[in-house]
Amino acid sequence: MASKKPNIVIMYADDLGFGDVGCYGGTAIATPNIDRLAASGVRFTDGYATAATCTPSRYSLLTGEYPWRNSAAAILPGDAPLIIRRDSATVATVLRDAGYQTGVVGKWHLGIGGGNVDWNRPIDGTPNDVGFEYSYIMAATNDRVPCVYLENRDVVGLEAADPIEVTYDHDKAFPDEPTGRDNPELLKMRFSHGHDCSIVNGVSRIGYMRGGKSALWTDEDMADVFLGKAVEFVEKNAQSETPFFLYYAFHQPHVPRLPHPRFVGATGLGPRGDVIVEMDWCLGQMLDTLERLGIAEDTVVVFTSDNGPVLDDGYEDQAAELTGDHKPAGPLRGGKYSRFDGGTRVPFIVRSPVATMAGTADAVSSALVSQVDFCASFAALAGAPLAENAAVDSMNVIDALIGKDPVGRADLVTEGMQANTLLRSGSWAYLPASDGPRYSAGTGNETGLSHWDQLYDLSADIGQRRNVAEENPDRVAAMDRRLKEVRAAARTR
Ligand code: NG6
Ligand code: CA
Repeated sequence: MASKKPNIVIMYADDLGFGDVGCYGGTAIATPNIDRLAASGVRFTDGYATAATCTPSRYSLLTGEYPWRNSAAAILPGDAPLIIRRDSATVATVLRDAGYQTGVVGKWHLGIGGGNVDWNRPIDGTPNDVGFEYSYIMAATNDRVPCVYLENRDVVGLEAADPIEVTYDHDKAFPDEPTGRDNPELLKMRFSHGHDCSIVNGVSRIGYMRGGKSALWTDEDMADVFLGKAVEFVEKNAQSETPFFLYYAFHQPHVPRLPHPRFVGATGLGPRGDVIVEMDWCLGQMLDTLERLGIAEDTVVVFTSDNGPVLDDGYEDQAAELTGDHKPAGPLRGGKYSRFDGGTRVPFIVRSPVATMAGTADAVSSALVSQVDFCASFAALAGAPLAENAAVDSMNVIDALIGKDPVGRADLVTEGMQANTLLRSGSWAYLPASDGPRYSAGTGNETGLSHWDQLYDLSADIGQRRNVAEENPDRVAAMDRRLKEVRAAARTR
């Protein structure tokens, strides 16, 4: 086995907070599988997504480019075109070119097709066009139409006699189809804000769709469907001479939160807690699969989240009412949609055979690492060179990821909503003054926007309660220069 490159499995949660899981101090939700991964790997305390929402974070994770370099990298509707350039390097193209079998299963949310997709024909512009040899995905989010699975280029289970139509244009909504707005009596879970369009499986969504009845997903089965495909991919590639890369993107705990019945009531926190238990179980099944196939020792396993937590994200699922003392963001301020650390500092665990050999199992690292670094780091691990203009913001921090280097990056740019960026440098976070509301509409999460510059020393003030910008004008000026420099940097490595 010595000469074979390690397999790589990235498991990616959707809206999971820094404080939601046991190994990060949470006690309300049992996450034994995430905890066991951490116990045999390195758990990062300063691991970041690049953005406080999904699309931009996923964009960076795959391309190694900061999301604000691409103005399309914002929360996408379900009929948006693919936003990754086809000539762009991605973790998947780099590993594929290094001889890996590559696959993605789960949430995509990076656009599909070239605009105006015909969902009834093979689609050009899927994950298969940006490096994945196999894909089994939902196009956008579980609260957006179309509520169907796509395998490679096709909607799964579609019947020719019942084609799918999709629109996000309210003026083109299908007049005979029920909506959450007009037919609340058809809903099994009511919306609290937004989410009042087409009804699928008793849940109203964002956007309108009609037809494709045989292809519609059942939310409660989604975890098992994706897990089945992820396990199948691993089984298929386990004994091959070539290594594999699997990007397994969970749909939990994003809304609508509808666990399989066997997880209902798993926590006292209602659906949000229960779907986290469900996700943890899925992760455990994947770890067991690697063990069963005898390849756990040959596989790097990463677990992290695309952005921080949110309670009410648009459905009446009692997440806020039942949360009690549980703090989804742990000690951090803000959550999803926020420029504060709760938006982007997330659970971040890496288990690698190399690290285990180096004796770093059960290690905790405060190295500054970001998902934007996966591209360059895994390229290095696979011995694959990156082209000049590839993955321009990605740094090779593989030594930090395997627990050898305790420092990681010197600085890192992250963003809240609308590409409002900030700079983390050493233990300092600098959030330049910016217009905008203090709270995100509907969710009530703090945005971290302020008319004043903000500077926090995270080593003394992890909860970002004391703005020390005024006392540190030189540091503010230096960090402002550095942020502008990174933003202006030419797009080459
Ligand atoms: C917001 C949705 C929210 C969620 C989010 C995307 C409303 C009112 N809110 O616009 O429910 O879908 O988009 O989440 O529609 S993410 O994790 O995929 O970025
Ligand atoms: Ca998300």
